[in-house]
Amino acid sequence: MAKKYYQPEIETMPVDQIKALQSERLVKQVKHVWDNVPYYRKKMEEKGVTPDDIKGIEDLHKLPFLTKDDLREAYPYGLMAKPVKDCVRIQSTSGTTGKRVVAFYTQHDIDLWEDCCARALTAVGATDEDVVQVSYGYGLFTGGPGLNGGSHKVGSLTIPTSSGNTDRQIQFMTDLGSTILCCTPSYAAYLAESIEEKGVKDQIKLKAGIFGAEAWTDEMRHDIEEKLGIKAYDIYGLTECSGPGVSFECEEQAGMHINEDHFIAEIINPETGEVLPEGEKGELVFTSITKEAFPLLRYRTKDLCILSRKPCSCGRTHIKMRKPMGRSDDMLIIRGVNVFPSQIETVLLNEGMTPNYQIIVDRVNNTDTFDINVEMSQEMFSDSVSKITAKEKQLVASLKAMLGIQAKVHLVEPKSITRSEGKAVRVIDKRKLYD
Ligand code: DLL
Repeated sequence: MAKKYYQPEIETMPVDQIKALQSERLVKQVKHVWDNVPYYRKKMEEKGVTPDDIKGIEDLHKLPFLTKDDLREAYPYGLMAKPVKDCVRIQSTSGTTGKRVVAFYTQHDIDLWEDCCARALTAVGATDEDVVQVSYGYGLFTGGPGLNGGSHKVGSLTIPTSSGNTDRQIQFMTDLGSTILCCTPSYAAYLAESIEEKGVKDQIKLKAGIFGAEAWTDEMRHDIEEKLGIKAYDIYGLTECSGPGVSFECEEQAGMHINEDHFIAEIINPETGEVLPEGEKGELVFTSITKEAFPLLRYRTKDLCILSRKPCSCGRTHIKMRKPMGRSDDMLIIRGVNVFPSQIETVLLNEGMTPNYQIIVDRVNNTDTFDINVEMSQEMFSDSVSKITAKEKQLVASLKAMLGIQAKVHLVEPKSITRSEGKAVRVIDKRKLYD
């Protein structure tokens, strides 16, 4: 019989027991950080808090927040809570500006991280009979190593293709009969397109995909599901909290269960820092309660999100987070209007366009310009000029209805927007160059 890596004693634990477990682990973690991380101890002292003040999760709000600025200031070793001799690995962010974030792991940290990824794979149906193709980047990025370790724990045959080399990806997929694909949603869309072009869809045995590391809409999910003939699931995580597997979707495909035995989630008002009740939208904050080498207390992710503890039909009791609805820092303000790239993606896909688009914002004569390049399908490309112009007009109108401002839409040739093998570059904001 197929073996699963389901941990029902933890994943379906009654909510009061989860909270009791979190309280117990939080108290221990705060002491560990106080004793071993002078940087955070100083922050606690400045706020007048000591470990004695933290008796359970009800006291969490007393602790100071940590931000990316703290990580930069404490770079490289300032937030490490274990000596180098106890650590076995680092991973790092894909960020291109400022100092990179470097996260440290003991062997135990890696073990727990891989557990989280194994749970995520199990939730999309993986067993030891599956063939899991990991097309996330390997190396400093957490995507490849995390899902690779999770797949080993499940006992699946793991194909560590890493990202890129699309022809080789498809060859492995068809020759070895991959059943589960792990990569960014934009790379999944690109692979789907290439598979269609090669005419090898009937040789693909994929049944599910586990796609995350960047924002994607439900419209994009349906597009990928249809093109690849699979179920597409979301997975979330960040380097600062181990990597992928902080939360993952189950068969309901409606929100991601947070691994609450390892992470406590809060939603706060990004302006005031006030903790918001369940169901309200705000910035997601995580406290890692089991990490030894790089434990972050009340880390502000900048991801905007909503939490919900509504019972889930899969039986898991861990709280769910909605798909992040953008980042508090990624939101574009164009001519004074807040614009999220996900809103644009929703409109484009609802209008039957490809998921290949790029948003270009600039400032000319003190006015913001707002252009969206969208690739046409091969079919549309052979349409008459007047038909294409009409489609552009229609897109402008639909975008205006959604966003409240006018964008210039340019339908561009198929394949003219550079494809991404990792996280897609959706926005080019040239205004930043002048600030
Ligand atoms: O992206 C870890 C990861 C790898 C997650 C593979 C899922 C799959 P970072 O490079 O540190 O880590 O980027 C973390 O990416 O704060 C979010 O803004 C964004 N992000 C991650 N997953 C999702 C998702 C990895 N499913 C940052 N939906 C996070 C939307 C996501 N945004």
